[in-house]
Amino acid sequence: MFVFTGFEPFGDHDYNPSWDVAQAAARVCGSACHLLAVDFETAKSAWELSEPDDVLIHVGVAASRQTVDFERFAHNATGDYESLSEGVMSLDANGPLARTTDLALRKMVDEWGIEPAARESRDAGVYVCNATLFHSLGHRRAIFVHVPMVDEEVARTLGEELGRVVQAALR
Ligand code: PCA
Repeated sequence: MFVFTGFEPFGDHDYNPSWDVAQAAARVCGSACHLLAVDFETAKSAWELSEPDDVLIHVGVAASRQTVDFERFAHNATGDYESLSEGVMSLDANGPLARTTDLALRKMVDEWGIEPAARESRDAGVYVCNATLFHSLGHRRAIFVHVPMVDEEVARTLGEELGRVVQAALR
């Protein structure tokens, strides 16, 4: 089964479309959906919301992007936006440099049929979204999808497309 997650609003954003996207996708798939707080502790344990056989599908917003980005890698790196200039630290000192999603990302990107377009991304950033994927991949099959800062109506449309694409590619 699929387990979807979306995030609460954070920082300067009083709306986070990822939660509407995740809920709409979960509805299409008949799957569970959970709302995550945007902090590094939550990122560590989000995988516990799923069973060993589940595929976790995390959704987050990337306000600077215009495309729907299926993330290939999670880096073992972190830092908050303010301290980035002072360098980044690792999420897990004993962990690998990065973890990769071995699920059919390319299939999902090819299957995606609406605007904004989808692409495969190789940079999930160094914030909570990247950390969530990094930790989840240590325990579960997981993917992370970054969506642009769209409104509620578009978020629901993206979510329905995500649900359809996930079912088509991971069935
Ligand atoms: N986006 C942030 C964290 C939560 C979210 O929706 C990120 O890209 O790390």
